[in-house]
Amino acid sequence: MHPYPQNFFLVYTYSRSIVFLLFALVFVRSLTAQPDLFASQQVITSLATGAVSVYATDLDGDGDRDVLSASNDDKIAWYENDGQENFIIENIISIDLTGLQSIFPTDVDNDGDTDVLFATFYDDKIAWFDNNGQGGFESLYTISTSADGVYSVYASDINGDGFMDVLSASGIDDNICWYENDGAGGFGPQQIIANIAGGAWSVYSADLDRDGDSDVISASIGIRLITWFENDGLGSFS
Ligand SMILES: [Ca+2]
Ligand SMILES: [Ca+2]
Ligand SMILES: [Ca+2]
Ligand SMILES: [Ca+2]
Repeated sequence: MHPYPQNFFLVYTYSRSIVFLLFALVFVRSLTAQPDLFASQQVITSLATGAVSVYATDLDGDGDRDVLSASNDDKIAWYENDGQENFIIENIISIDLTGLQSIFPTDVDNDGDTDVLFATFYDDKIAWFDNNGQGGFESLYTISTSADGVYSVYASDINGDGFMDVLSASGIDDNICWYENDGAGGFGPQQIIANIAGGAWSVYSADLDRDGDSDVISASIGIRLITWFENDGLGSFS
C-alpha cells in the first residue's frame, strides 16, 4: 500500500506548478521592467523666464559642468554646480539682449576657458562674451551685424586651422554663413555658405562625409528642408 493518499500527490503537483508559474512571472517582469532612471525632477532654476536654450559646460574652470541658459527675458545666465549637482547660485552674464535667440559655449579666444557666443534677432548681432577664467563675463565683442534676422549660432573649426569659427543661420535673408576666427577672437567678414529660401532657422556642423573637415547642416522652417553642405577643407562649400 502506498504510504501517501492520492490527494497528497495532487496537491503537491499543483503547488509545484503554482510556484513555477510565480517564478516565471517574476522572471518575465524583471526582463520587461523599465529601470527608473529619471525618478525625480531636479529643478536647476525657475529664474530663466521663457528659457529658449540650455547647455552644460564648465564655466568657472573648477572641473564640474555648470548650466548655461538663454531666455526670452533677454537674459544669459549660468548656474554654478557646487560639485554635488546643486545649482543654487545664478550668475547673470547679461539681462538686456533684446531678441536673444541663440547661444553657444566655446573657447572663442583660444585661452583655455569657455566663452559664450550669442545672437540677437532684431539688431542682427552675432557676438561673444569673454570668460575671465573664473566665470566672469565683463567684455563683449561683436563678430558681425551682416546677417539679417539671426536665429541660430554655432561654432566649429571650418577651415581646419585649429580655431573655432562661427556659423549663423538668419531667417530674413535666408543665409547660412561663417565667420573666420583669427585665433584670438577677432573675426573676418561674413562668408555666405548658401542662400536657402524658406527661413534659415538652425545651423550645425559635423564631419558628415568623414574626410576630416567640418561640414555644415542647416534647417529651414518655411519649406521644411534639412540640407548639408560639403566643406572642401578650407571653408568653401558645395
Ligand atoms: Ca564648474
Ligand atoms: Ca576663452
Ligand atoms: Ca578655424
Ligand atoms: Ca567633411
